[in-house]
Amino acid sequence: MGGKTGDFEAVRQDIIKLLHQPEYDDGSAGPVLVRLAWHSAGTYDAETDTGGSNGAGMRYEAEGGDPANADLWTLAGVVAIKEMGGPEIPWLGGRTDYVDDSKLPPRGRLPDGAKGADHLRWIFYRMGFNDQEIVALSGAHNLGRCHSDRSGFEGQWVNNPTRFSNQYFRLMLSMQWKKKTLKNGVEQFVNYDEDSGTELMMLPTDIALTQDKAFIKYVELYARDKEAFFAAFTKVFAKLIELGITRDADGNITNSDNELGGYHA
Ligand code: DDH
Repeated sequence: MGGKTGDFEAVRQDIIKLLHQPEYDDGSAGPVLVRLAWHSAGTYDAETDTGGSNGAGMRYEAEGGDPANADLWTLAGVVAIKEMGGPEIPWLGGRTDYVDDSKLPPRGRLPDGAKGADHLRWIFYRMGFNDQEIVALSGAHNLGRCHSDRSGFEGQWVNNPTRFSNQYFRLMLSMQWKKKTLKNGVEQFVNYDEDSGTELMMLPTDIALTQDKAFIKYVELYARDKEAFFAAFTKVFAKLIELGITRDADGNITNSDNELGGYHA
């Protein structure tokens, strides 16, 4: 069986049913599923060809901890983005849940929100992304929130964090962001929004996008042109979830660690 989307229609429907969670955060499991897809893929290192979503390495203590499935994590991400009003992102299956544990990525390959533009480039160039792609990917922070018990940061980037849009870029430019030190000593940027009565936040890495000549061009573009952002995000998220994967013309993965190769149910 190849990596074709049609095989997974029933799984898509099951994911959609799971998204609505009235008791959880803003009523949707969507944002955290998008983050799961990103973390499963964002460990990729182009130079050593290690990490990435294939192999579901995040199940292992060395990389993460969640017992789940490599395809499911990335599929849940793209289904959640679409259900929250975002673009339809091309997705192919066929990742295996087998990885040679000597090839698990070391810790510390994901970005640290307390840092700046140099750190963003160091992390994302390693995966093979350029400046434009770094900005487009960061637009995922239209979704969800920070939890002080998880990352130390607290709050949400936009007023409606379960609706995919370019609001994150618009607010980044239109508001006055002030540095705030939280009770736990963590520094982030905040702005009190009078319309909604909520305090919105930005990570230092988000604000870094406005302080760098190359990055800010794309922040401005995506703030004024939602279609341009959706098109760029579609392309870059599709690239993210294919990092480290090579396929033949039928969509079968050809560089699987599993000697059986490709998808096996
Ligand atoms: Fe992110 N992210 N992310 N992020 N992210 C957090 C939450 C979410 C960084 C740090 C954090 C991407 C890039 C970066 C999502 C998607 C994506 C939190 C808060 C931190 C911290 C976690 C918590 O406390 O619960 C940093 C730094 C970067 C960067 O350097 C660019 C990317 C590329 C994506 C993506 O999906 C393409 C999403 C969604 C969330 C909200 C999760 C939730 O529970 O809600």
